Amino acid sequence: MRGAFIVIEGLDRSGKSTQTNLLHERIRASGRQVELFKFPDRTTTIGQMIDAYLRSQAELEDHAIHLLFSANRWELAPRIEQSLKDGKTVLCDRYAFSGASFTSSKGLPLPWCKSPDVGLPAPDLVLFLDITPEKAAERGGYGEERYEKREMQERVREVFKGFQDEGGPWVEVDAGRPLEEVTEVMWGKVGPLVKGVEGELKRLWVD
Ligand code: Z5A
Ligand code: MG
Repeated sequence: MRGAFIVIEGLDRSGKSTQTNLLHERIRASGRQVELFKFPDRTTTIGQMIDAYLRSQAELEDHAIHLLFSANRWELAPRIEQSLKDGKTVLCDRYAFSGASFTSSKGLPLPWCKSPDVGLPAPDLVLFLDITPEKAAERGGYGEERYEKREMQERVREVFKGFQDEGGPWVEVDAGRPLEEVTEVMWGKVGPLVKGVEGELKRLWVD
């Protein structure tokens, strides 16, 4: 048995970080081991470049910033794999699906956007927190960061929805509902996996 790799994806304000933190606490409280990752991880050298870009303190060419987001995942992939081997559940707040969705929404071809992430650890479960841009805006309006604009979020939502058709372990969750209801739906999917899963870890977007 190895740990399960669980990715939480979704639009801005859909509640990813709130729900991921709640899941983390709940798994810990049950006495199981769990590790939390978040992308972008702004603490690394690469992550600091991404942070400056998102806060519009640095300009980067579209392909270049995309590759940095991917490099940020690759630099942490060995830690993810080790945790899974050690039998820990890994929760991940955003992953490569965000990478491909956001950059392709700027107009770059989707196959190109996916290519640098090919071969990363593949999740055993993706919980996609779906929310309409209207509902998301009610949660405090869009912020100051790059991409936090209505048209961009609408395009990103469409690309995200396309991943559902790839036949992976993709579960859509209506994140427009009250917090506790969303938590319970998510726990219904996550709870059975925290004991660990059988089988080798798969690789992302490898046939
Ligand atoms: N990006 C990229 O381009 N390429 C990549 O490869 C990756 C990311 C990985 C920063 O991401 C940007 O990077 C992001 C994608 C791009 N751009 N955008 N948009 P980030 O993850 O660092 O930041 P963030 O995710 O923008 O969004 P967020 O604001 O952190 O959203 P969230 O985590 O989904 O939401 P939250 O913080 O949990 O909740 C937001 C608020 O809603 C908060 O006040 C909660 O209390 C409230 N909330 C949560 N759930 C509910 C419910 N159910 N009802 C009512 N209120 C709620
Ligand atoms: Mg967040």
